[in-house]
Amino acid sequence: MSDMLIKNGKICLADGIIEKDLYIKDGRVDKIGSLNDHADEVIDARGKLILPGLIDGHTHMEFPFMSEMTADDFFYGTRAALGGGVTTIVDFITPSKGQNPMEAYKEWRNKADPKVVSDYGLHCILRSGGRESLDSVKPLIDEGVISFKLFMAYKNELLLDDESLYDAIKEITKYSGVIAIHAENGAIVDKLTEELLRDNKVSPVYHYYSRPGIVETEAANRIATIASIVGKAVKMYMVHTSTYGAVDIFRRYREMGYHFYNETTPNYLTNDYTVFEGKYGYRYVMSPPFRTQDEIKQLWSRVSNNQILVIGSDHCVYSDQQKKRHGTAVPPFNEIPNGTPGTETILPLLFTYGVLNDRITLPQLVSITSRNNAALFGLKSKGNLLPGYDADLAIVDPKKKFKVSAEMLHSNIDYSIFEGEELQGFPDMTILRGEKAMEDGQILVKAGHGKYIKGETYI
Ligand code: DUC
Ligand code: ZN
Ligand code: ZN
Repeated sequence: MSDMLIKNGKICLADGIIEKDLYIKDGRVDKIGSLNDHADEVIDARGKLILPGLIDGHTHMEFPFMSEMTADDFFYGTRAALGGGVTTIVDFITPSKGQNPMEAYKEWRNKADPKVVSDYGLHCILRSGGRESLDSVKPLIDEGVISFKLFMAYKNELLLDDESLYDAIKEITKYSGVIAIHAENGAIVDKLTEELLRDNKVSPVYHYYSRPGIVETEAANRIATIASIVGKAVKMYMVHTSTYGAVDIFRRYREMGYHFYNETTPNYLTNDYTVFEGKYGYRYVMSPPFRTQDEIKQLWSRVSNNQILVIGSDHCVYSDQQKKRHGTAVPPFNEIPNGTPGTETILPLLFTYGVLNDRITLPQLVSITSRNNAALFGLKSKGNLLPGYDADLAIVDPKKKFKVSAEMLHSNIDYSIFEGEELQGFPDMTILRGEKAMEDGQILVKAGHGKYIKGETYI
């Protein structure tokens, strides 16, 4: 394997920024310093930022949901990841109804292994609190699947009642696993949806009214209560947190010694609910929905104050045709498949709206996009650029401006929800385990180049 020397860059770590050279050997960071080693490839990174490759812990590739399969399979989805400097995704195994989770794990590996161009790990959705489901927790953890998503929404599909949530949290905790919670009160969402439809309020903006913030904070409060009854050994994070209220609830539990954390997405930090009112409002339908400008401001302040542990994208891509259910008219809001693209724009959105607007520093950006993510998901070789770690890097020219278009992105769809927006922070180059995987928008590695990375449990 060839070695590589990256000279003169600003190496951004969670603890600070150092202006040094970085030598990579056998796919790993070998040393950092003022170096003049001979290397097969020497990259001059003067004026550029070198970040640890991002870890996007929230993707849905080839995800069967709301009677549609997401448009990004593991090939397109991980190309999008590399395009945005994401070198590892953690995707959600989604067992079909009645399917044994271990069988679903094998299915996910078979789908992903031949297609991935980035590295990847897996979480598993538990769609039942029954014995078969719970008995799969330990064997899944042995396979490196250490986090389990539990849903409080989507009745008759994914929703678990409080009793099942309790049982699942207990079982996962017994084996030191991590709970990923989708916190929305599904019963109330269904009630509000029914009422809106009865009043013929069907356009995409009513998606927002069917899922008000209180539906999320109620569920956050309830799950924190349930998990706290299980005890202080529980490790839980709330995925796609869209309200600052839910962040504050988990913070209060942390102050009491519980390990409850929040993830949010860059999409929540940049879009408000008025996007649903536009011509392409249906393309933005995802759950929880985008909220108000005030919510965005408050959420950013929690990111600034280090109260959000991790950023994930909730990359869940549907084509325009799928969003319209293959018809010509926009369907009622509750029939629009939920999900938006996100993995390729994590870095430019956080860089432009966060770093350039003085809401976060570069070390904070690194903490919430790689260091904390690797720790939470037990990805021991990832998330840092110290000697011994996988040489996963995103190299960014901080001054370069990009006008976002579907053509420059790598997803398998022909639109971007940020079309026309000017952003900084897209990487010029993504390096995966010491090899150039993306340069100037070109993906340089083939399907199957990525590796499955096992998560390892921790106390
Ligand atoms: N929300 C989405 O928008 N898509 C997938 C599942 C989810 O919870
Ligand atoms: Zn979810
Ligand atoms: Zn999701």
